[in-house]
Amino acid sequence: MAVERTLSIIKPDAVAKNVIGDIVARFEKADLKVVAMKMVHLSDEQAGGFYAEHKERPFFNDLVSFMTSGPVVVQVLEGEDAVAKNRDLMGATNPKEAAAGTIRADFAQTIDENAVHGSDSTESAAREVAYFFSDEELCPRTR
Ligand code: RTP
Ligand code: MG
Repeated sequence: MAVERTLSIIKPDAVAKNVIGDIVARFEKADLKVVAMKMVHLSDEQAGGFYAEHKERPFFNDLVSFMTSGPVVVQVLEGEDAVAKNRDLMGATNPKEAAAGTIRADFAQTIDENAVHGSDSTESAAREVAYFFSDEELCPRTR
């Protein structure tokens, strides 16, 4: 398996619940390393641009409203098979269908406010990492 990078966002609902540390701990326990991290209150333009693939979907406006409703924590996670591993840790999009012990099962209640985002492919990851971080902001781990 290859070492990959993936983009993770701790969404406004989870930040409001004060569970940033609990969620980051899940990543660290699974051997994913944080190589970039920032807190940001997204603008409509930033959130809409990030979720541009969903522009025509009926939930797009609600999604942008939610993602701009409070600050988020944006991270780049690095590790073996990071994209799929992060998606496994997150659980299904709808928390009601998420496997027990996943982040969405434990920290979210509804599909609209589901605690975390994670890139869904290595191609999405490359695009999403570059959307939020410059090369200089990525901190390779040397120890
Ligand atoms: P994300 O992009 O946030 O990691 O979530 P995901 O891949 O699991 O789901 P995706 O299909 O990319 O949808 C993005 C976000 O839009 C909201 N959504 N609502 N009401 C609905 O049917 C619906 N479907 C999706 C969710 O908040 C989802 O995380
Ligand atoms: Mg998605």
